[in-house]
Amino acid sequence: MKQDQILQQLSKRLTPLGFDIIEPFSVNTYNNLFISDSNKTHLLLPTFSRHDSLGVLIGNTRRLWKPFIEKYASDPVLSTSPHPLNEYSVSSINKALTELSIPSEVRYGHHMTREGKPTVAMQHAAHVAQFAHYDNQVSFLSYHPEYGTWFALRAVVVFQTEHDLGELLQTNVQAHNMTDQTKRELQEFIDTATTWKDWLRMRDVATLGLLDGESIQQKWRYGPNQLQYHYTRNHSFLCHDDHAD
Ligand code: B12
Repeated sequence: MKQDQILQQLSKRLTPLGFDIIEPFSVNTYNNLFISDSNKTHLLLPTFSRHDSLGVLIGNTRRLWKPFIEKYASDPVLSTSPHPLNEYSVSSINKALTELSIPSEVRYGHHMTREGKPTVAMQHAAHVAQFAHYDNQVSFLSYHPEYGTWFALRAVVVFQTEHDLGELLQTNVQAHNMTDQTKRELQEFIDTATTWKDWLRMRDVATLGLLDGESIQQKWRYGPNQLQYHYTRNHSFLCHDDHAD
């Protein structure tokens, strides 16, 4: 199956479940970020003894919430899980991959090694995919031109197949223009944040500092229940948001 067909098939299965971010990237370009650092080997993606392979980044915006909550309410496995959203991501993505039946390996953003280290650097993958600029200097958040910081990165899949990215191998995703004032505010949050409300305020400040910040906030900021569940993991927020997409 060709890259376009793979992306189409994944999208057909995952977008209705709320995973509306499906982006291809070069596994070789990603691995090159970590290959010469012996402290980062846990982040390397499988190569299947190939020079390069097709990687696919899977994530979501606020559109995840409605289908997730519907499934949560009707599925006893999810509703008794300690981490229902992670469980939903794993079961949805694994099912889609089984149906595709192309040799692949998946890494989830929330899975850790036995030593408690992440098994994939999702923000670096998003940067290499030219999907979102990773600011690894000040805010440690990723920025998408349309969604701002309001998206989550769930998994990457490495397919045992060539990618078809042509010249798009270099990571030239546009850096956003952050004013010095926003940088100072964000740095202050990084230095002093203690509660989840501080982290949330920081994400608001980061998004509002973008060129179309106000309209991005209005359109893409998570609804109240989605927000509070993300930041507190408290199951009492696992219910519909009014007017959510
Ligand atoms: C570990 C982790 C954290 C740690 C970071 C501390 C640390 N130094 O490891 C903690 C628990 C503090 C954290 C907090 C949050 N995280 Co977090 N986190 C991750 C995770 C699992 C791995 C990050 C990583 O290690 N990358 C690999 C390394 C090699 O990348 P790196 O850039 O070189 O790592 C550097 C930074 O971590 C930096 N760093 C150093 N000190 C600090 C201190 C702080 C406070 C932060 C944030 C970073 C930071 O130093 C590292 C080494 O150079 C990713 C998911 C994933 N698998 O990628 C999510 C992820 C990065 N987190 C995410 C989010 C949303 C958050 C929060 C906003 C709250 C939340 N969980 O919802 C907060 C606040 C972060 C912020 N910038 O405002 C999102 C980012 C989405 C986006 N649009 O950018 C991700 C991708 C998860 C997801 N499901 O989407 N996180």
